[in-house]
Amino acid sequence: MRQPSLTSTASFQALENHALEAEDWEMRKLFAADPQRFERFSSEAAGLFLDYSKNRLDGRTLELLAALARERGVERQRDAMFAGERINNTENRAVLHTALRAPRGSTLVLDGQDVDAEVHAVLDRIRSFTDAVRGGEWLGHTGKPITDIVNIGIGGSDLGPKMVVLALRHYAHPRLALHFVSNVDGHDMDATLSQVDPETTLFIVASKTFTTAETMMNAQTARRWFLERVPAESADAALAKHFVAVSTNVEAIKTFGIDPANMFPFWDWVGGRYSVWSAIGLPVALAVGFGYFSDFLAGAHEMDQHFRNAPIEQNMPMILALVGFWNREFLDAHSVTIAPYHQDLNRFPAYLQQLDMESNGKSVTRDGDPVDTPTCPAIWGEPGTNGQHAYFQLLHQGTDLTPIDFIAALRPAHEMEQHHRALLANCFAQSEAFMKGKTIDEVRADLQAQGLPPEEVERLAPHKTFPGNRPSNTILMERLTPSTLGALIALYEHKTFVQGVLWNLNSFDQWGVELGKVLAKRIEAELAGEPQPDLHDSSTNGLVARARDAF
Ligand code: G6Q
Repeated sequence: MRQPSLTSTASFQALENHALEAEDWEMRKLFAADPQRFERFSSEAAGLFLDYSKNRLDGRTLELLAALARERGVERQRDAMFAGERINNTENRAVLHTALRAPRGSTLVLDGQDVDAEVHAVLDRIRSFTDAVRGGEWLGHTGKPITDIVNIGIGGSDLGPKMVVLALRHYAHPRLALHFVSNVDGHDMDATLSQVDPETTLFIVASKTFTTAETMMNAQTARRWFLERVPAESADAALAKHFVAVSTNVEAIKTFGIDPANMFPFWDWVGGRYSVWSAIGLPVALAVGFGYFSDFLAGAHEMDQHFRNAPIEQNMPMILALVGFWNREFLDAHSVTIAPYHQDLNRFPAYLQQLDMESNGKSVTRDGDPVDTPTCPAIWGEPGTNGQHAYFQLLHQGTDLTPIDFIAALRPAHEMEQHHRALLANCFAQSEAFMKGKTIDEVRADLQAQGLPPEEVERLAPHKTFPGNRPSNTILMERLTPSTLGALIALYEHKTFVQGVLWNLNSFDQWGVELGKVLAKRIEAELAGEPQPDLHDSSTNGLVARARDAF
């Protein structure tokens, strides 16, 4: 059924009216007026705590947002996703990353395929393979245990495992070093190959399609590098000990020369950016072991259960989505900053960039109509406290309003208590500063108290004033563990899904990445062979001509 445009719905119009009233709201006053604000606007699920009280909203705002979610059919769409309906309507696919983390015994059947049995059969293989590598029973071709693992993949076949391996480094096997090569830029492969030994390195070629240009080129290069270093007569046996694949495309991996026995499959109903829970998570399972990998899946599953069962008003992913939607649509927030106050979540903003922007960075609806409101904001960020010494200036005093998600663990994985106290103090202080700001009168009073002459007070006061009233969420967990990390990622996956439903987007395709790929192939041929100036504009021709001199 065709969805009505967003702005034509009664609940969106009610929100527009409400937004006019809310225009002048100041969070300082909202907090002063309601001593229970923190309790009222916070939520807890799957080991995560969300404080969303530092947003410019009240109980009525949430009621109206929840009404919009109902009118847009969020609950119905959520249930359709979990049930395996083909909600990815431009690729005619089900969207079942949630089935990858469901415990054994669920009963989903998709086109005659017993999803649970297939998922757990692959998990069993992952368990025995990772146990063998970690336990030192899986040996390289000269009989030595594996010390280095190189994951070759890009986009969804890289960002998830790379982010998670880093985040869970405290759980990692001490003998195994994980490397990730994604970029077609040879500097990436070069930097990794220069660190590893062909006798003790395991390569994982991770590609859902096994056709992605960057990954295929990197995989071929790694294979050549490896074969140049083993005796020709034992090449096949050596390859079988050092190359495994993760893919849905068994024919292509055979053609590449990987034994299907060394292939870990997944399925077309797992989108690339939602695939870390599948065999694409193999580097994670190798690093932390199958037990912790299972905890990671279980944490995500706990969030899935909460998302499926909690009413909208108490549903953490729904709340996060609705608050973000409010900020985007009615406070004109063009971007959102992700600020993990945890160094091990260094790659989390990059991971969310793909999750959110590739899912909802769209301007036509599922029905092919142009959207009538802004959609996905830009997502960016760096760990705190580093960001504070760089771009937080703009967040505090710039002309754009940029909501922030602060993420922190209450307990560290180290024993440097002093560091952790400083870290959390900074995290909480920043959210307080964004909310409260500092009025010009407060600034004047400070400067006067410092004994500055009146003209100096007036000269400096505007520069030292903070407008405040800038929204933020804070997500806390007891510790960053496999389970809380799983829940955190699932939280954002579902947030992204809900926003996609509100905007009526297909969050599971990514046609926008195609055009550049096609043009790159053409230009690559011109760099190697004859230029074709008729195909391009003068800028592209000029750039191609300059680069041709380099080959
Ligand atoms: C993710 C995208 C994209 C994809 C990469 C790698 O949702 O589809 O980032 O993951 O292009 O694709 P392959 O795994 O097929 O190599």
